[in-house]
Amino acid sequence: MEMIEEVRNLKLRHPKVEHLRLLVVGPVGAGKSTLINSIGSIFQGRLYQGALADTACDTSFTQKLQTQKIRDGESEKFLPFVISDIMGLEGSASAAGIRVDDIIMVLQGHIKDGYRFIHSEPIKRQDRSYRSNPDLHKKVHCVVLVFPADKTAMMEHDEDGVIAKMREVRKGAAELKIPQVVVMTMVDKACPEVRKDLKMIYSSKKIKEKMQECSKQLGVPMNYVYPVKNYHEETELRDDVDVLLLSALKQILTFANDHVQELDNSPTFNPLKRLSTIF
Ligand SMILES: Nc1nc2c(ncn2[C@@H]2O[C@H](COP(=O)(O)OP(=O)(O)OP(=O)(O)O)[C@@H](O)[C@H]2O)c(=O)[nH]1
Ligand SMILES: [Mg+2]
Repeated sequence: MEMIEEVRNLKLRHPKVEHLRLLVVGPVGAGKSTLINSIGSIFQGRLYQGALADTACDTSFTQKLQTQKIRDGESEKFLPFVISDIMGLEGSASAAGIRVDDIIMVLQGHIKDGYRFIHSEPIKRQDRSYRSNPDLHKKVHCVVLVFPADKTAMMEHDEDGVIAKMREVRKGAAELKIPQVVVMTMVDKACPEVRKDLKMIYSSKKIKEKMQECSKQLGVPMNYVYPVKNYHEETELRDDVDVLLLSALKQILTFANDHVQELDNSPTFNPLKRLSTIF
C-alpha cells in the first residue's frame, strides 16, 4: 500500500525534532488505546497491543501517560512519530477522569511518561514527573480528539459536560497553535450497513451526519474529521480497516509536520527579524 510507505518515509520538517508527537484525547472508553494499538498493528504487520485497552469501561482503564514508539515490522526501525495515550475524560459530576489542566500540561510537554493522573489535583511543579523545560519533541504536535460514532446523539445536550471539556482542550491547543483533528471511532456500531461492509462508509448518510455532528460540537472543520474502525475483535489485518486508519494517520502527520515547520520558521528563530527589532 502506497500510504504505508509515505508514512514510513516521512521527512520531519524541523531539524531538532526527533519524532512527531500525537496525543489522543477523549471520553472514557472512546477507543483511544485501541486506536493506538490498531495503528501499531498496521506497521507491525500483525495484531499488536502496545497500549492496553479494556473491554468493560466505566472509569478510565488507562491511568498513566504512556507514549508508544512504534517499530516498523519491515525495517525494524522506529517510525517517525510517537503517540501518547492518557486517561479518559469523564463528566463534570464524576470524581474520576483526567483534568483538562493536566491535558494542557501534556500538550506543553511538562508531564513525563509514567505519570499517574489524579482527578482531584493537577500535577505540581515539584512532582518528579514534572518537566520544567521540555524539548520540542516532548511537546504535542497534533491533538487527536477521539469520539465514538455511536455516542454522537448525546453531544448536543452534553448533560455530563464531557463535550465542554473536549472543547476546552481544543481551545487550549489552539492557543498553543497546535493543530487539532477528530478521529471518529466505532463506525461499525453506529451503522449496521457499515458493520456488514466497511466500504459502505463512503456512502453512508448516517456516518456523514455523525461526522457533521462531531465537527459542529467539537468545533473542528469537516475535512479534519476522520471516521475509522479500530481492530477490536479481528484476528487478522484487513485492507479495508487499514485504509481508513492510514488515511487519517497520513493527514494527522501532515498537520503535525506543518506545525513543527512553523515553529522552525517562527520569528524567535529568525535572526534577521530579531535584528530588525533591535535597530
Ligand atoms: N465495535 C468497536 N469497538 C471498539 C472500537 N474501538 C475500540 N473498541 C472497543 O471499545 C472498548 C474501549 O476501548 P479502549 O481503547 O480501551 O478505550 P479508551 O478510550 O482507551 O478508554 P480509557 O482508557 O478507559 O479512557 C474496548 O472494548 C475496545 O475493544 C471500534 O472501532 N469498534
Ligand atoms: Mg485507554
